Amino acid sequence: SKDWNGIDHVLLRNPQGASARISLHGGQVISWKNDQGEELLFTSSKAIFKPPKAMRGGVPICFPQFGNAGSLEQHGFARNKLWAVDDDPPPLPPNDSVGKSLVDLLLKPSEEDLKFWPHRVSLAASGNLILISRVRNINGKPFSFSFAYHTYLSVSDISEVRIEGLETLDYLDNLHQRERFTEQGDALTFETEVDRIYLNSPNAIAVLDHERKRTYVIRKEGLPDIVVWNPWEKKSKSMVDFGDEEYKQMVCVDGAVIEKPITLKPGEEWTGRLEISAVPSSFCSEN
Ligand code: TA6
Repeated sequence: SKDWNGIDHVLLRNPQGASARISLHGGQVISWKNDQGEELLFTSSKAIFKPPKAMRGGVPICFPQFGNAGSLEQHGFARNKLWAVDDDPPPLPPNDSVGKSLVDLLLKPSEEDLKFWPHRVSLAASGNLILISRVRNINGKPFSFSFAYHTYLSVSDISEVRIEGLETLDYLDNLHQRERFTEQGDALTFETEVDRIYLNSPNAIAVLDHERKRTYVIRKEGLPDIVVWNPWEKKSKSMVDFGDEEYKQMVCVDGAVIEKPITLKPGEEWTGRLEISAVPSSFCSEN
């Protein structure tokens, strides 16, 4: 329907009252609410809903490139293209924990290539948000790409946020020409701009919002890297579609494959899967 900022989108709702809203522009999840109606994803109050720019927030899909490391526009073209709902989607991995509400978005093949990339957005009975993307190379030559679910999580106060599961990992620091460092901390906390790609990360990461007593658990498959980004004050002021103080209410924790791009031979395929849960917690746990 079109009743949301004038953009075409699909609203998913599960029997418990949780919901997810997906914009056909970019196939971007633009809202994910728990069964109490609380919004779990960050959207900037200055977001621009004007194609081809991606709306600032939700879960833009970075494909087939991440960042500006390549010949395409920043983060690739998938998030800037019009997608279509596919009533007869190609087979995707079975989604065990999904309730009835399920929509499959098919990236409309663009003129320069005939590959197609079915992308599934699901809202499980548990309220978990599940994203599954499949890329199959139906061309006659090898195809390499990077990929990230650029996930803007809503938090109450970034200085009260901890991320567990990244301890001791190597990371590439986007603030230092992607130079490689090793994480020393026992948990990642935030006092300044952070823009890192953590490598070979475990398949479960916990983001703790201490004030709200909420933990986001991110589980992933086919996505070895985790991008962590908070622009902090100075960078926020340089973005027209981002409020000066909004960095306090968000953190990007993206399941991604960046350091070692995927290369598919003709006929080969790759599947990436991300499942996010938002659990009340007075303790931290990633299992
Ligand atoms: O999260 C990593 C990053 O590449 C940051 O460097 C920042 O540019 C962010 O993505 C947002 O990119 P965008 O093109 O959506 O403004």
